[in-house]
Amino acid sequence: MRIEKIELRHIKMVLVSPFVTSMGTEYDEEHIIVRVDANGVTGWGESVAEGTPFYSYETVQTAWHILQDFLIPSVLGKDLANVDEAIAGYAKVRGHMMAKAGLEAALWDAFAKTQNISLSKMLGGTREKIDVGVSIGIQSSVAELIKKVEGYLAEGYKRIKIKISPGYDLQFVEALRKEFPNILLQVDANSAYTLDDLSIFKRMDDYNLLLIEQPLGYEDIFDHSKLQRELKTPICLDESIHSLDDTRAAIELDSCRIINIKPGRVGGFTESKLIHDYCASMNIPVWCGGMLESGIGRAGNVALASLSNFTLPGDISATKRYYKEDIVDPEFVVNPDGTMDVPTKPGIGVDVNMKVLEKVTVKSETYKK
Ligand code: OSB
Ligand code: MG
Repeated sequence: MRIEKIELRHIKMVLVSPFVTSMGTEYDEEHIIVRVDANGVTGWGESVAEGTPFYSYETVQTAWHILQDFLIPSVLGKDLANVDEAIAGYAKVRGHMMAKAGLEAALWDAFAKTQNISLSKMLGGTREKIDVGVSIGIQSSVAELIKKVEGYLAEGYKRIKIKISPGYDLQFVEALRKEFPNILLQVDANSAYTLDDLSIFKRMDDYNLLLIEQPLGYEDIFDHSKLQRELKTPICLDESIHSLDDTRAAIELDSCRIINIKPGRVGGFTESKLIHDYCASMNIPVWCGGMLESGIGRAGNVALASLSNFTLPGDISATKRYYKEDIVDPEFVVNPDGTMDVPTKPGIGVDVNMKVLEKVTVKSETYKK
């Protein structure tokens, strides 16, 4: 497949409601859409680096720089046999996983379309429907949170995740458990705590949580092993895992018993599959995390979550939970039974709505050889 042309678009999409986490409040989401034209097909990918370096050191600006100056030149004009060849071409670029994942996703889509198969099939997916959950930001009151949860449960979501932060934790968990004794419930701290907060997590152990996501440092693996040994509830790492090697360290040190795989955070679907396969061999369940993606990134997440060891519901929610309109057609919906259909058409399996894409594009650039 000859890579003829690549286009980057900096997009900005307004969220239907502000998303509050221990990292701050997001009102809109900025990402980069990568378009690859090759052999008469168009591949689409999304880099999930955000406008701010609060979740990750990467930002839209750093990802743009790495894509434009290093990753795109390594593939443009080349005749590639497969995605692995592209990855080998930019392997010497250290870090910048989100920049890499955006380009890699567009290449996967283009290769799948060339072979006329769905991305799910090309990745080795085994499911036609995936179980989905929802990630709820910190609410101003317990009553507000209960109302939100009720609404999402009524829509079918199989699992509720709430964001927590010091001072906004146990009272919310306790109230939710009282109101909904049997739901699958988990919390995400986005690294807001330290080992000094052990007593808080010891108390969380009483609420039958599915998991506690990334309680400690965003690059830590060692302290999490100390916390995990004090708890019954599984710890799940998100921010700390950037590769298969990080995953192996975390599992072998018993720093966590579940892994959140976000393709953007680990450099793409190829590394995600390696992590998935390793976790399967170690009996470690995985689930697909989210970065408030547009439909392009979401389509990739849905395809990835169709692999067999994604046994827990992912942070993959309906378009309308995030945005008033999506840049893909059809938009993503949740079935009443809390599942989402895995697209079966070639590649990401949804069409890009150019009209909406134009509307949300802040800046674009085309690279041609
Ligand atoms: O920690 O999982 C996270 C969104 C942005 C950055 C980090 C996280 C999140 C979410 C939202 O929790 C997940 C989603 O896309 O629904
Ligand atoms: Mg998280």
